[in-house]
Amino acid sequence: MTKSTVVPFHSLAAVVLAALIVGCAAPPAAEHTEPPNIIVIMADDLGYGDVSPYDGWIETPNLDRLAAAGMMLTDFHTSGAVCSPTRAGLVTGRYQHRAGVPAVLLADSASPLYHQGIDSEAHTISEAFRELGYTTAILGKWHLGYLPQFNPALHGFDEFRGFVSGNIDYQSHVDRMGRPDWWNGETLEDEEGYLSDLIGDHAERFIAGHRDEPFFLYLAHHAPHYPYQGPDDPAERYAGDDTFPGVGAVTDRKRAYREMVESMDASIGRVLDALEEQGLSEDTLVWFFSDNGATRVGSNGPLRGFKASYWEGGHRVPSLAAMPGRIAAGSTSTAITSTLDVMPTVLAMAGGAAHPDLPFDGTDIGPVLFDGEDAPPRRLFWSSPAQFWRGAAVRDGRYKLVIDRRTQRAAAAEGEEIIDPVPMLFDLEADLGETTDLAADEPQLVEEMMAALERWREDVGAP
Ligand SMILES: [Ca+2]
Repeated sequence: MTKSTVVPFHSLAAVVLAALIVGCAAPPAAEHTEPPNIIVIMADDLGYGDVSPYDGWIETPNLDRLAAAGMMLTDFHTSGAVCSPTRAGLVTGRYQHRAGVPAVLLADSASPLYHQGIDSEAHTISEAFRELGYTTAILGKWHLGYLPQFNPALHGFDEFRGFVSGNIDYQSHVDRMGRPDWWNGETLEDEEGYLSDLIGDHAERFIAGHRDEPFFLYLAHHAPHYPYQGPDDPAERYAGDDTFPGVGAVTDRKRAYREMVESMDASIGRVLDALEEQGLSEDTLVWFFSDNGATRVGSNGPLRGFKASYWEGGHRVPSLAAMPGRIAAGSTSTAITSTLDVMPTVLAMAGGAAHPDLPFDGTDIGPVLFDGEDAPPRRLFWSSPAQFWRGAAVRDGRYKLVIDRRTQRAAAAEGEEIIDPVPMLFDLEADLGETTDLAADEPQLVEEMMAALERWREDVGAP
């Protein structure tokens, strides 16, 4: 669904009128006369099998609390399979290819991908909320451009406490090139603290400081992305030094990973507590999800593949949304949903819509969250430049088409001559683990999905 006009937030008179109408028609508990606060919480590289609401291997009592208070989405997908692309799609509601970020941005200035970043013409979620009178903040990871012009303070965020690169030391906040990377707006300004705790500190302060005005808060956690460092592990990276191991020196990575997820969960608990203390729980949507699937250190549960692939393990992620009184407590939805839907949905809640020249690729899934309806039928697409994993995928109802160039390269190495991409087809309702290729049985469906992929590639400029 796309809307073609920008709808400014209600005038005060309209809010008062709406309050009177709601006050007459509905019981007091249903009154929501204030514009809702929005808190989007994104984990980094967290997998479908990592956290307890999804029967994962790590106990996450605060995510359990979120699931009990709201809705668990079981078929929720990231628009990319790595960090930057998903983030570009999230903050624009459009496929990331349209925002100039089809691939992961790299910290090494020798790479062209160091110099790229979010398109200056993009209409970001923070800009949209600011136009509606909201206060906006990002706490944590940006990863949509290293150069000064890409700083989130210049893309709609009133407040930015966090880092611009793909990964930093959880203790020293130094990036993988040995540069300090902790910012207060456009100024480098380091603070003491373990990363997840720092994000929690700032979130508590922000919520308390803005309790009387509508806010949009984007909490972009780093956990459990490497370097693998738990709260009690020492700093490994120091400014000016780039000789440290990229993924970290800790040998028991599983232990560190678990502690990282636990620290993020505790930090999220502080956010939920702060909302309760400020009396804002019922006025605030809290929406949690990951930016792509887990690496081999984590778990994608029953799903095939890992981060950076277009198997389900690369892009189907945990997603929990809670808003007491609006989203049914303890509910589950199997609707096919996407990170691209976040901006259309939360903006519609605030009375906003897409920029007229930049229609959303995502959909307002308010009917899924608030009314338990199914999502409208549509196709989801994945494709990225040859960076880690060559290939593409299309989701259409129960079926998924996957093109895996790596499988083809392996076949080529065995002497098979393969030129064109070979599509595989899976029935996710019967085969969530993508084990049985049905392409030979369903040539018509494969042809239709390949044609749709081709049209989409041309539309968004994907490789
Ligand atoms: Ca990531």
